[in-house]
Amino acid sequence: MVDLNLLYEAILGGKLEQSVEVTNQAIAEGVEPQAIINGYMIKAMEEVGQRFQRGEAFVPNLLMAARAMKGSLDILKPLMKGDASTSLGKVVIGTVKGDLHDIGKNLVASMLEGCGFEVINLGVDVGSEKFIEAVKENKADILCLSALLTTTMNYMKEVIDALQAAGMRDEVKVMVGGAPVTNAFAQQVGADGYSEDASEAVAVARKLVS
Ligand code: B1M
Repeated sequence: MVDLNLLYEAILGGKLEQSVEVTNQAIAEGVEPQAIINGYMIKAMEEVGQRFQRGEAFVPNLLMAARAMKGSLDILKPLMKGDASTSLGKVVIGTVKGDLHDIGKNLVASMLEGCGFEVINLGVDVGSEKFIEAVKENKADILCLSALLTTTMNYMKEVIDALQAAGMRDEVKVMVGGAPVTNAFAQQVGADGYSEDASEAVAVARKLVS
């Protein structure tokens, strides 16, 4: 039987091949993708982040861990896909300007897609103009903003203000999230929704379009 602690260790140690191998083994044995992600992969990223904070890991360690995490997520993503014919609405998602973190944002995008939303993923370091253009072009129902840095989360307000200035604030719901973002912060910047993680993001998105 697969030992998923090896996956935790592989991501923590930035070992892509081991990460992919254990993930494939887990899938073959019928382990649920969500259990693999929440139980081992996210925990490994949290640990590498804490080590970084304590000065026991450095940027290259973060990059290698992220690469191993991505390798496994790429395998799990197709298994999280739902029925594309039942679109619940259109979502534009991106990580805000100045911020290059995309693992959590991509997880949210995959979960939303898997649960029936049509997702337009703009990537990282996205400025307000690009967000607004994509919302307009795609007639999006929800705009999802992700930030992982305390410095970049403030840019969420700029995007919401820019939507307002463009006369589009009533046309699209805004959901915000990312490690430093809180419900109080979401309210403060005038967002319509906040979620702590990818599964809750789906529940919040459903509510926003109902
Ligand atoms: Co960076 N980094 N990083 N990093 N990094 C953090 C965020 C940090 C907390 C590490 C630490 O010090 N403990 C710290 C931020 C401190 C702060 O602002 N308070 C930090 C720092 C300081 C930095 C740099 C400044 C380091 C440097 O260069 N000196 C630099 C900044 C670069 C930039 O963005 N301009 C930097 C760079 C990087 C890498 C590029 C090396 C790499 C990112 C690779 C990539 O994403 N492609 C990286 C990584 C990997 C991390 C940690 C270790 C892991 C992030 C991650 O992927 N987590 C992180 C420490 C940590 O988070 N514990 C850290 C796993 C992921 C699944 O979780 O992204 O939180 P998360 O997403 C969750 C929820 O937050 C939520 O759902 C997701 C799934 O459940 N969520 C949403 C996310 N978006 C959402 C949107 C929603 C709803 C929910 O609705 C719209």
